[in-house]
Amino acid sequence: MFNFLKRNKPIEPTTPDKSIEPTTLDTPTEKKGIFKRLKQGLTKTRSVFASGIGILFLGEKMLDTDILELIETQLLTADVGVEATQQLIQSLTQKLARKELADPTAALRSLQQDMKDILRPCQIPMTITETQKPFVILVVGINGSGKTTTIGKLAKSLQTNGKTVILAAGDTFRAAAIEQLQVWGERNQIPVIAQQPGSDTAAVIYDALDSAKARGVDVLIADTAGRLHTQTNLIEELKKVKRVITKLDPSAPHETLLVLDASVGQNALNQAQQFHQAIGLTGLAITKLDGTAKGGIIFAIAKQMKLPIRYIGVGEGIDDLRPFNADEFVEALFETAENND
Ligand SMILES: Nc1nc2c(ncn2[C@@H]2O[C@H](COP(=O)(O)OP(=O)(O)OP(=O)(O)O)[C@@H](O)[C@H]2O)c(=O)[nH]1
Ligand SMILES: [Mg+2]
Repeated sequence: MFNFLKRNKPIEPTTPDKSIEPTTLDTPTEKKGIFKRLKQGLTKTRSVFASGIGILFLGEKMLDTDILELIETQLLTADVGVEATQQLIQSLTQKLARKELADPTAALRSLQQDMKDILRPCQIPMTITETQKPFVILVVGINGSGKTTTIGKLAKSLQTNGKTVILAAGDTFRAAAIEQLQVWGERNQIPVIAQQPGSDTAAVIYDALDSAKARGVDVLIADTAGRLHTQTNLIEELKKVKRVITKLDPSAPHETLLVLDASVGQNALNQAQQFHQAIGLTGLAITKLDGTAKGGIIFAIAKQMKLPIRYIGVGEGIDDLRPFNADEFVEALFETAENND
């Protein structure tokens, strides 16, 4: 029917047994545990915020120009970006001039509030609706940003919450990538639709959508090969994927999720801007926040992109992909070591 979909023989998907794992963590103790984990994950960035910035507010004396400059430098060092930093410093300066802040502690609280205000508009969780079935998530990003790992964590968490999931091995570029997804799918009883290495990515994802529709599956997550935002031919391939799947579902994909590695700092912002311009994104997942002191990049991304930040990755474990929460994130950044429990 679509002659551009050059088909290779599909590899039989693994058939899951229907066992569903226990539901997610929700008790207060577990929530506390999750927050502790978030803090631990953010240790390196936290050292910049809690120690580098928080410490500047500890004195009795009200903030002066010298301290404001130090705060500014620390924010820039943490990759908060020029625009977000300016906004934060300006707000502090104005409140100080208007004598609205009684002491350094109030000033720190005000800064934290302003930081939350930058992030809050981006705290829009991904909502999987019953009317869009399957809900199609197309995952894109540069090589090694954490796409496949994020897909694994996300699929598992959806499955845990009672959703049925199918994965499409759309990274047909590397044989190992297909295998990586298949092995993971088998281990977690999640079917993976794959074809031979070198097959057309759009064809694989098209077949996966066809299969997901036939099986009445809730969510289809499509992996893709890593590509730079500057690789025009590969970006064209993603556009083709988007075009092709609309033949089966005009509203798909329902989410085009860019996975960004936070440890590349400002470059993550460039990637987000260019991917968004080229293919239109609906959400971001920011990974590897645990390995970097550049976690402040999330403020630059929030300020400039205004795109929903769906998830943050703070480690390699299955529970280390967290739905993004602005207040929790800022609170974790400023928690001091003594408050670790
Ligand atoms: N520390 C840490 N490592 C992560 C995180 N997310 C992914 N990784 C690691 O990053 C590496 C690359 O992850 P992949 O998921 O294979 O990345 P990818 O984007 O699929 O890479 P390509 O398929 O080559 O484009 C792996 O070693 C992951 O374990 C995270 O949040 N924290
Ligand atoms: Mg991959």
